[in-house]
Amino acid sequence: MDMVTEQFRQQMETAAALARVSAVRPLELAIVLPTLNERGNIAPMVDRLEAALGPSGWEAVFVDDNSQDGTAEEARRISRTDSRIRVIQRIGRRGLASAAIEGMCATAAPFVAVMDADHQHDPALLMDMLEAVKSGEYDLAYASRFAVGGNANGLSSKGREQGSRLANALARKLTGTELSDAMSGFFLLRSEQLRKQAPNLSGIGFKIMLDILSTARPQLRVKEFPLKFAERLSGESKLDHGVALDFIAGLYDRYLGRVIPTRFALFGTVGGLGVFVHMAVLSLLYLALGSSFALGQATATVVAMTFNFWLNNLLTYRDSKLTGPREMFFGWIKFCATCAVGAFANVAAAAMLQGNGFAWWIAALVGIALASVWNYALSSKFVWGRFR
Ligand SMILES: Nc1nc2c(ncn2[C@@H]2O[C@H](COP(=O)(O)OP(=O)(O)O)[C@@H](O)[C@H]2O)c(=O)[nH]1
Ligand SMILES: [Mg+2]
Repeated sequence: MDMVTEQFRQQMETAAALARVSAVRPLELAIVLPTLNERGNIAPMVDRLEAALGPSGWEAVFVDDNSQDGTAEEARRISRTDSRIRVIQRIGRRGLASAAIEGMCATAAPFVAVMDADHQHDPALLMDMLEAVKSGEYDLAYASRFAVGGNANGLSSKGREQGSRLANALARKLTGTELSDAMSGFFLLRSEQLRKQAPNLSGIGFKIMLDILSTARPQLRVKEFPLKFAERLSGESKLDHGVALDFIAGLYDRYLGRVIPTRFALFGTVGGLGVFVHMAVLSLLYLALGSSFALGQATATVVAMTFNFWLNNLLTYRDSKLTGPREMFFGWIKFCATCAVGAFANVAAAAMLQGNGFAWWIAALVGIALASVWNYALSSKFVWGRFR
């Protein structure tokens, strides 16, 4: 072999070795991170993901609900020089569960994880979680604050910890699986499994992992990993922690949601409570305090509408809740305006039916049904929705 050939052979070998070292692994895992005002947490999170997962084989999908602090822009800034980072920016949409589902459906990676962007979840667990599912021994791996070796120190209150324990007991019934932390938001599964189930997931209220576990047929085999739940790095918590409410809404949605949509049912229930408030205020003013009927009725109407607005904001639309005095004030005005039109339609339709010989109570019920649908449809758009 002459010198030149030998030199060439050596060069080729070096190049091949280099290629092996820096080999770009194919995309295996997507980490979906729902965000709402997490700007300061994005860059440090990318660093931690890289430290945990190495230079390639993964991507991070930030699903941002149009945060006002520029979270999506921060993720895009990083993405310009780092193609592992992706952004989905949703406009006029809110909600952790639906953000997670959309993120999980938006990747080509065969495995997908969901995790909080606020650093309360430790990315160092991801590799072991991935191995557990990849091995075929388990279908879903998740991080538990209450597994042996984990802790919940980052949970801000005793009440939340108790709430979580109660939820676990209920979840056991729902999923048939023993879970030490049913409300965990940090889990990993095959993305094909997720896509198969996606059409049956509710995407409202219900914690997403629990939703996945309770709708999977056959049941998923679950592996727990102890999580040391940390304090959030920067920013503040957005979720209120009506764990019980999440459950009730979730259960309703599972069993009756197809008959009467969950949100409409909540809206209707709130409306029903509003009638009691109305009657209570009216009796107080008219019967007890001797005001005129018109004044009593007018006051009761305003109080009931305000009560309904407040409770709908808290319950029916808790995933897109209005906050702050300004938002609340304009929301309230729009809600009252919507209801006023609804009430007018109610009275007009009922009077027409009654005038045409329908029984008074049928006419009244039709009027009420008409106004409920109107109020719901319009307020969900104008007060809490797309056009707010
Ligand atoms: N896309 C999206 N992300 C959300 C929403 N609500 C919360 N998040 C994100 O979900 C994660 C958990 O929320 P967080 O407020 O920390 O809840 P906590 O840990 O239970 O206090 C964080 O990364 C939030 O930015 C939402 O409505 N939409
Ligand atoms: Mg958090």
